[in-house]
Amino acid sequence: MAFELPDLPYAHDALAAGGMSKETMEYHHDLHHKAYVDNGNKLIEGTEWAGKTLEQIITGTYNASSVAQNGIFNNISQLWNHNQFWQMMGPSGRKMPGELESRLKDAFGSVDKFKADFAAAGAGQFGSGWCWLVAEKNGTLKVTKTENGVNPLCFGQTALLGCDVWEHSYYIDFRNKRPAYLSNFLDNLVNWENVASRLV
Ligand code: MN3
Repeated sequence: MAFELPDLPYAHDALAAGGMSKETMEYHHDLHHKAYVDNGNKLIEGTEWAGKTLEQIITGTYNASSVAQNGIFNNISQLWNHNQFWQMMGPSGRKMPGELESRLKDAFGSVDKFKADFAAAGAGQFGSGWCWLVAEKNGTLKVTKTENGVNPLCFGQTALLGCDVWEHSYYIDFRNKRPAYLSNFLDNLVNWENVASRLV
């Protein structure tokens, strides 16, 4: 069974008031995300990875030594990353559930400190990649950054929140201002209920 491009969990213009335009969604979901789906399907066809889950393919091809396996990893991990990314956002005005708020305070001292660390990780990722709030297996919360399509699954972590810092994610709305995109993401776009539902 080939992988499919999931529909957005909201309309293409649902995040516009929060600072992510319909045009960005049309490029990012309909073209970029679709390309990862199409290329990923093409690359796994006839290989040992056909019929495996996204998670199995990602952990099985991370840091592989062959160019072919690296191509599979890049596309399949980006497919998974974007599946998560759309769910992690929602129309403005989402309140942070109390359980998540207290976990963030325990781990970072305050919600503002968490946001500052997360934004600094995204701004400090040189070139394309992602910044993340992850939970380690023992439940410890951490902020990380990864290059290109690498994601928390590669390190046995649970992805609670991820922000795409590839230029295609922000150039239409924020041009070269990645820090402004990140602070807007945290203040106006994150679906904190979705983040809380991922807590382990
Ligand atoms: Mn992207």
